[in-house]
Amino acid sequence: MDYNRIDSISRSQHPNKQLTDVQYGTAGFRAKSDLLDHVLYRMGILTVLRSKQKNATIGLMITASHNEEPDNGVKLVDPAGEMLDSSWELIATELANIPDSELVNALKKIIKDENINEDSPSSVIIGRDTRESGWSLSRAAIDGINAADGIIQDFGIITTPQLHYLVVCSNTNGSYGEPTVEGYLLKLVNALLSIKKAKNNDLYVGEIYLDAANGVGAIAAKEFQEILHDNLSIRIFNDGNGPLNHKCGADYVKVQQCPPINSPGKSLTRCVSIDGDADRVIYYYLDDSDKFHLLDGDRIATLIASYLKELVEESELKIQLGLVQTAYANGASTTYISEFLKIPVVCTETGVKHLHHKALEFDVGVYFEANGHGTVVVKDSVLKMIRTASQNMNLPKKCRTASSKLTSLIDVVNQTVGDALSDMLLVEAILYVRGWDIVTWERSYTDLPNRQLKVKVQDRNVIETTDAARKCVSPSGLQSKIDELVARYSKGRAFVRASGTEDIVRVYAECDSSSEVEKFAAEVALAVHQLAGGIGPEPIIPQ
Ligand code: 16G
Ligand code: MG
Repeated sequence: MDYNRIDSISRSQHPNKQLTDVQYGTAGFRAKSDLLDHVLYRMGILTVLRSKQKNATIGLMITASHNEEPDNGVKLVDPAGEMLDSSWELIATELANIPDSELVNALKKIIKDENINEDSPSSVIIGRDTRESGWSLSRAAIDGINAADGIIQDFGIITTPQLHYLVVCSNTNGSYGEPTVEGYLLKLVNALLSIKKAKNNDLYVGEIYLDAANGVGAIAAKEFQEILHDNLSIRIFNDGNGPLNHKCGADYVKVQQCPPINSPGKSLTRCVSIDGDADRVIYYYLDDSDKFHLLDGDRIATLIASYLKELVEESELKIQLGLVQTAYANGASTTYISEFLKIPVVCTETGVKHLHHKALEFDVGVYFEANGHGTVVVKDSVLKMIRTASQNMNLPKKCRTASSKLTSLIDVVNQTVGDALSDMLLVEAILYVRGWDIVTWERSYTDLPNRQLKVKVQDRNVIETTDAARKCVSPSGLQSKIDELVARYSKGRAFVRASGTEDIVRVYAECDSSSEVEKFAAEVALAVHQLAGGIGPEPIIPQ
């Protein structure tokens, strides 16, 4: 590599003004966009090194997901579509923060420590969401990749899940799908159409209203609509004409528990909200008395898992199905999964990488965060077994048909990462085959009332947790105080954790009384404020 070139471009075009340190968090770097130029240049170089090390294509996505427009961020995607390995998160953080004068030595050290052969080829796929700052940040990343002599494929404005899909396709010689945006759209739509032969079926009506958070999902949804024709009518609102993620999008709707701006007023209409980079999805509707009903990630997970279970049983194949959630999963959903569906369910820490890895331990693993981030992953050997069974004429027709339905269903899934639009098509497929409307879907169980709050503290790292964030081990005394509060509420459950994306502590509380849950959450937040160094006159901020 030409270190002089790397150094001179760094100093002249992408200097580290050292305004503030940044950290590779749960989903990459996220900060005000004007702090990120040097970070993108350096991440461009780092993706080239990672690509050389892995001898595979690496992805670089520029997005700040559900944050508002002035923020931006970057995350790197490893060869199998997973989030960057955690050991490299530390390398990325260090590289992003060092002064310009140390950049070359830091790169040489990474090459040595990580046993990277500088002469290996490298290839990087980059994409960005619709944020205005995305264009210049992508230029900075491209400068970095070019300076390190990497090969770039720039897909411009795409969703985060599309980028993951493209990385996986490139690394699997097209066996997962064609490595183009069109290949992505056609793969999902063709699979959906093989399941869904008509627009309506019993209570199911093939029309949805989509809140696209004024983000990149609006573009992808329009592309889907063009090839879906009238098999599914997607009525898109918040389609890019308003401010990104402002009073709209999956995160807003989930946390505020209310419809987004511009939502259709019609009752019993099936509505969908996705986030700014289209990797989260939730459903909602208003009933006859205009009461808001949320069907979140837990609800989507249970719908998918219950239908998969039905097909697995009909196919008579030996397949181990499992479901992965986080502590944010509503207690009622966990009870429903373990006691009614009788599917093994495990809890992991928050963040896609944790859920994804755990789900890979099952033959077919469904993972979802309550916030709508999730997908289904299937072991290659299991997928092969299902495909073979679907064509095995020695098997009873019922088993063959079930295997063939499983194959189509799995093809609707973007297995590489949670994908709002793929998940939405999957939900639509299942509602269609079941002949359900949204009210029938919601009937499976009743959510426990819940509330999330955030608390500002001097140093959020004083909060340490264990047991997938369900128990707080530091500061001392906080967990026993939480236990004491929990004991006062019927079906009470609460936990606290330091956010990985904001400088705050998050509080979650649920119990079986909607009139008491606010008070319960406020008491837990107050305990955090008192025992974990709360700051500010107003200890508790609604999430
Ligand atoms: C990131 C995570 C998301 C998680 C959220 C938690 C990815 C791709 N995204 O958005 O899964 O739910 O962070 O945020 O991993 P928090 O740590 O601020 O609560
Ligand atoms: Mg997102």
